[in-house]
Amino acid sequence: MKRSVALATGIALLSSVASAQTVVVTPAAPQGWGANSLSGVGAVGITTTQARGAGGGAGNGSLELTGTGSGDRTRFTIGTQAQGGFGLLNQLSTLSFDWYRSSSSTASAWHVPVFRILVADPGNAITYREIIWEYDYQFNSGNNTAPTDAWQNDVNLLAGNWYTNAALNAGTCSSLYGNNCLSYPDNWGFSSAAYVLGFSIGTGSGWSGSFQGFADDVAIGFGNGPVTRYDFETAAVPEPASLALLGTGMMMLLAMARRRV
Ligand SMILES: [Ca+2]
Repeated sequence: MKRSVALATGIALLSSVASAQTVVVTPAAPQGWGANSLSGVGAVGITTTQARGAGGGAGNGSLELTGTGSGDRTRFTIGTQAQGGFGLLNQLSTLSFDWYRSSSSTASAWHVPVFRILVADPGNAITYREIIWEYDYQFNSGNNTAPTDAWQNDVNLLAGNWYTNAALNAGTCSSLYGNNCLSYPDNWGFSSAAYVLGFSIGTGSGWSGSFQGFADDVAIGFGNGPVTRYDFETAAVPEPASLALLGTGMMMLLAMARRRV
């Protein structure tokens, strides 16, 4: 192999490792995620209790969310207002996660991990708003039960109804929540300038009883760009395929270096 080809191939192999679209989030390397415990009656963290990997494969962790009383507002969040945001809200094209409710929970049967999109809308002079996905909001009844003790995989959050923490315009869908009901893909009533500040996973507000739930494998994509999957793990373990690519790329570059001496 010619030197230039070997060099290019080695660099390409290395960069293919670096551009892997699954981001492993660990307590030691949280990749921008962090806990926000707003009420003090809940807890959130990466544990091995319901360990799994991205796509439901082998892994060593997931995000565990627990609460013991009403008013739980414990969250795990990526992105802040100061960081400037992820992208335009109307470009959000992929949003899914995996969730799990433990049957040990005594909170109402429809309570499962809650997903929020944190939004700013310069076109409406709105500096901060939350678009909130709760399992119950996907239906038009307050008595839905949710599955327990089983992972719900790749749940598409861009289908069904959402709730906003303050009414924008006339509601665009029908739910228990009147004008606070929003639906995709009409940009949820925001202007075309609205952008995503961040995302959070948490427990809802106003719950009573105990709750134990889990979340993992958050997939986020804008437009036709790459989808990033966040895998919550207690520790990073390089995949064998990545290790092999990394080793091959490094060996090719080392071989080039030796030839130049
Ligand atoms: Ca995981």
